[in-house]
Amino acid sequence: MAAFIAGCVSQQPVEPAETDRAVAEKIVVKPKIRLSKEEGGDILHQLVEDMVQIPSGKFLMGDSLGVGENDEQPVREVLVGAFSISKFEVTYEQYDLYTRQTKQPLIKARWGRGKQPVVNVSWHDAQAFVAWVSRETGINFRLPSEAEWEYAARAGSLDNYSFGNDATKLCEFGNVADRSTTIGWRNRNCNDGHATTSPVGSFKPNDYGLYDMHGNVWEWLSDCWYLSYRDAPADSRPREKENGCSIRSQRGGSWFYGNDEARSAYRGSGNDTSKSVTVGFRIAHDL
Ligand SMILES: [Ca+2]
Ligand SMILES: [Ca+2]
Repeated sequence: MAAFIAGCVSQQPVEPAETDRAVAEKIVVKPKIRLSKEEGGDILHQLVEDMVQIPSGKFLMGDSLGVGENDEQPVREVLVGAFSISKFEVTYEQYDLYTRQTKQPLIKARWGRGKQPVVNVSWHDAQAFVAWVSRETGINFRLPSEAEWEYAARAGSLDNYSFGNDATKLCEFGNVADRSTTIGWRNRNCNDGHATTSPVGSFKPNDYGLYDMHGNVWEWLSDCWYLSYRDAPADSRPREKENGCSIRSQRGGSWFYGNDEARSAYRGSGNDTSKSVTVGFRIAHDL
């Protein structure tokens, strides 16, 4: 697949893998965590441990197959710099630590806390969380950009999903509206066993080792929402607007949406103050 051109995070030479996914030397990122284990420091250590390093490279962003929406066009080549992204969506366990430490009330959880992905968080809430995690770890966390997210979700694939185009396999890789729900637009091809959110990491990861990039909860991204990729930059920086914006990008679909919204190229958006039981986020940092 010529669309993915291997790059590297370090100065070491890199052998392109057979899938053309880049293989990079792991960079050691050491956190400075001041919270004790009892205070929840172990949760922060695990959060840092669960960051996955994504090597730099080029990819075709958008719907190369011509099966998607107008906002997934025009397809263009994007150069992505190396970055780290969390293996899992942010969980209630992590978000509850933040709210306790910052003396805020716990947010609602309809389907349990712990390893369930946090929902009912606005884009501003997600930004406040990354700012807090950055202070508590000494690592400059942020939300992923839309280009970074799609590059990470594809993990070398130009297909609808990281594993191909067969929607009957989607239930192995992600939690969408499926046969286990009564939602009208459900994926009738298979049963993923979860009618609402599922604990993070319940399904198979993609080839980068990332979980729930297809489905479970939508993920807030840093970019302002644009209706198309016309005039979009050829690098992976988040797209902003001169006068700011109130609509931000979301990706990945969710337990409430079908297999189409779970495609790697599918784009969603939301008002930055809106909260939903279908929307959470994951975090990233530069390398
Ligand atoms: Ca489901
Ligand atoms: Ca997700």
